[in-house]
Amino acid sequence: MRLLRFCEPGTEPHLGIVQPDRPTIVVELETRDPLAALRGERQPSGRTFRALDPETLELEAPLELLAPLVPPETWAAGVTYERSRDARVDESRVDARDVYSLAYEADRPELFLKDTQGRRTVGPGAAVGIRADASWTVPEPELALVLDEGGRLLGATIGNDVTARDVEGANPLYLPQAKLYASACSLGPAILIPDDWMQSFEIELRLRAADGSLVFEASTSTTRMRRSFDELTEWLRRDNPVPAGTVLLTGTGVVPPDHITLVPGQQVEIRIPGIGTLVNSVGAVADLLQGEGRTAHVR
Ligand code: DO4
Ligand code: MG
Repeated sequence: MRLLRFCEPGTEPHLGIVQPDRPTIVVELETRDPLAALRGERQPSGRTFRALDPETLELEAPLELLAPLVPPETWAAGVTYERSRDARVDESRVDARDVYSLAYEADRPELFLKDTQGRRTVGPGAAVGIRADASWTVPEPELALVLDEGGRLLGATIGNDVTARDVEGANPLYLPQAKLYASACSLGPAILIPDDWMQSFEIELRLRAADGSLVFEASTSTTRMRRSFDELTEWLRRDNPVPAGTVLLTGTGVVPPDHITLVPGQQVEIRIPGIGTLVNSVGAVADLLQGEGRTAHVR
């Protein structure tokens, strides 16, 4: 079962669920609290809607799909895949290459705060951003876990941990600037409430040019992660209580080749079968902040 959030422009968000056997029928819920719905409060309101596509869950106008929740905190794990470790070592322009290999091998994972209150996070259909002082920006397609206050897994969604690789490559201490800026994170299109947390997740990335042609595609699987979900959530919560609804991005196993950088007008598609496809356009942060009301926030 998948949980999604939507609105008619200018109205308060509503919630809906989609069942696997009717993937285009959105059953609206009475509750408007994603945490309540994830915990089992899923009384139908009596209204249903049709999704135009079972993967993107795009809804008929004027309904607008939103990020499936506004996480009080969004954390991210890094170098959880060998591919990510190799890419960070290569991108380093200073003599600090070992930090990535050490973090990959160590018991303690790399964990960093990516956002709070969804201030830098956008939902499906909105643009993810390129910062003006970066020359090498990439999408990072990641499985995103939704946690309760006890660290229990409530659901899984798709996250894009957009990263300015040249900023981080210049010095690992610049990581917060490479990772946290307006529209540097995207979540959606829905939260899967899995029957079985032992399952693995396939993660596919497609980057398209403005004319729709394919620029890059690749895929990975959570079976290639060096760490388990429990291990990551246990480390996150060590002497660090996190509020219910916190999201943890679990790291990227897909890194585009070095000549690829995001440019305005491109489209990023991240598909995780069972969850759906998260589609975002790409824009310069300066333009996104000037657009009518399109500041970086969970729409
Ligand atoms: O150390 C850099 C962050 C790595 C990251 O975000 C990832 O592996 O997904
Ligand atoms: Mg990442």
